[in-house]
Parts: sequence; structure tokens; C-alpha cells
Amino acid sequence: MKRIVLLTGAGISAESGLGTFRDEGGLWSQHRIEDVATPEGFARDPALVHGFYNARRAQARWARPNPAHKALGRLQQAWGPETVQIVTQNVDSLHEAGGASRVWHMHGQLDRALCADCGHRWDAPSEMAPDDHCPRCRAPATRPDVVWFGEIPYHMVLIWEMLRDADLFVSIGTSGNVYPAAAFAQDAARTGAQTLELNLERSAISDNFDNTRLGKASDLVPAWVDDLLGG
Ligand code: BV8
Repeated sequence: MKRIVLLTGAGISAESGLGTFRDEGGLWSQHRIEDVATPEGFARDPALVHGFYNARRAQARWARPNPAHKALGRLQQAWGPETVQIVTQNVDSLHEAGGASRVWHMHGQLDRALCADCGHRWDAPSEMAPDDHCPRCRAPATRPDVVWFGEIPYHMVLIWEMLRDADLFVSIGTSGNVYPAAAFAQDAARTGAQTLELNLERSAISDNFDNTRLGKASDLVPAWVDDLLGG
């Protein structure tokens, strides 16, 4: 069985109603990255950043997995999480809701909270605020458990090992603007993986793939999974 590593981005959740970042009207057209997705922005105005993530957490609560999430869940259930590794840049939980049993959230998760003082993690409340206290150490140092620009993504050593051992790397719904995720196709190809991109339009990294298929994730991904599973 091939070892498949999948990387997903905001585009796989677009048809579930969650905004992407860099498309027309996307999140980065409504907010400056420096203000809401950096540690410096959080230090400057924690209420603004909590408000940004509270709004996304509320929106994500109503979102439902689309056929692309469900197809990847079907594939991971059929071939197992060791053979089908799902790495996502997304902080929503739609892969899990779509049936995936193991997902590596390299940029963290909306529904988790982190204490910047003691490192404790817990399920985030629907609304977080600057004067919340850590349930373990009681410090007023709580933050969303997401990876901001300038911070080190989660699970990187494991992800690079998976890319090294992959037979196939598939990128779905990402513009390829954010590193280190944007380099994963090259990382995997360096040690012999085939690479496939499934995206609505050509991305900043399309030239790094053996094949690129353009279209909506909810069309492309189920068709690709059905092909793999023999229809
Ligand atoms: C790090 C927080 C060191 C959570 C996010 C100069 C050069 C290279 C790199 C850098 C540089 N200067 C700084 C850096 C590093 C920096 C970076 O890459 N900056 C960029 C802007 C140049 N990266 C970092 O700081 C990272 N940390 O490098 O640490 C290190 C690394 C490894 C080991 C040790 C040390 C941390 C990056 C994490 C930042 N946090 N988010 C949150 O709020 O969500 S990033 C943010 O962008 C989200 O996580 C998002 O997932 C991610 C990527 O965006 P996409 O998912 O691709 O979304 P986008 O809107 O861009 O694109 C959507 C795509 O979907 C489009 O192509 C569209 O066509 C397509 N689409 C739309 N609809 C559909 C669709 N496709 C299919 N179907 C559809 N229906």
C-alpha cells in the first residue's frame, strides 16, 4: 500500500462556508496579519485577537464537513492512518467531523486553548478574553492554541519524517504562500514521492508538482479517492 501524505489548506473548507485567507474577500483582506496572527499583535491588543478567533470559532461551530472532508475520512478509514497521513494547516475540525481518525494540525486548532505561562492545553470555551485565567496555574495568560507567524508549527519533525517516507504527496486547497507547508511538495519529491495538487486555481507552488488538477475540492477529492479505492 502506498504511503500517502496529504496537506490541506483553507480551500478544502471553503465549501463548508469557512472563509479562506487570500481569496477575494478572504480573512487577510479583513484583518492585517500583523494585528491578528502574530505574537506581537496579540501582545499589543489581546482583545482584538481573541475577538478574531472567537468569531472564527463561532462560524466553525456551524460548519459541516463537505464531500472532500468525507472522502479523505473514507480513505483514511479504508487504508488506516499510518498509510494515509492527513496534515492540515486548517484550525477547524472538519476533517475529524468528516470521519478522519487522525489529523495533524500543524497550525493548531480553534477549539483548543493554551496557557502561555505553563503550557497547559484544554478545550477552548466558545469565547476567550484577555482576563481569562489558566485552569491549571491560574495565570491570566490564556491564548488560542494556534500557531502564529514567527512561531514554530506543531509536529514538524514527524511531518518531515512522513514526507521523507512518502510514496505520494497530495496538496489540497492551499495557495502555497505559507512556509514551511509550502515547501512540503519539494521535500517529499526529494526522496522520491510523486506529487499531486488539487486546487481551485494554480497556486504559488503549482510548478513543484508532477500533476495539478484544477477544480472544487468537493468534486476533485471524492473522484480521486474513488479512483484509489477502486470506485
Ligand atoms: C515558521 C494561524 C520557523 C492560524 C497561520 C519569507 C520567505 C519564506 C518564509 C517566510 C518569510 N518570512 C517569514 C516566513 C515564515 C512564515 C511565512 O511563511 N510567511 C509567509 C507569509 C511568507 N511562516 C511562519 O512564520 C511559520 N513559522 O516558519 O517558523 C520554523 C519552521 C519550521 C521549523 C522550525 C522553525 C508559521 C506559519 C503559520 C502562520 N499561521 N494561521 C489561523 O489563524 O488559521 S497561516 C494561515 O495561512 C493559515 O494557517 C492558513 O492555513 C495558511 C495557509 O493559507 P491557505 O490555507 O493556503 O489559504 P489561502 O486562502 O492562502 O489559499 C486557499 C487556496 O484554496 C487558494 O489557492 C484557493 O484557490 C483554493 N480554494 C478556494 N476555494 C477552493 C479552493 N480549492 C479547492 N476547492 C475550493 N472550493
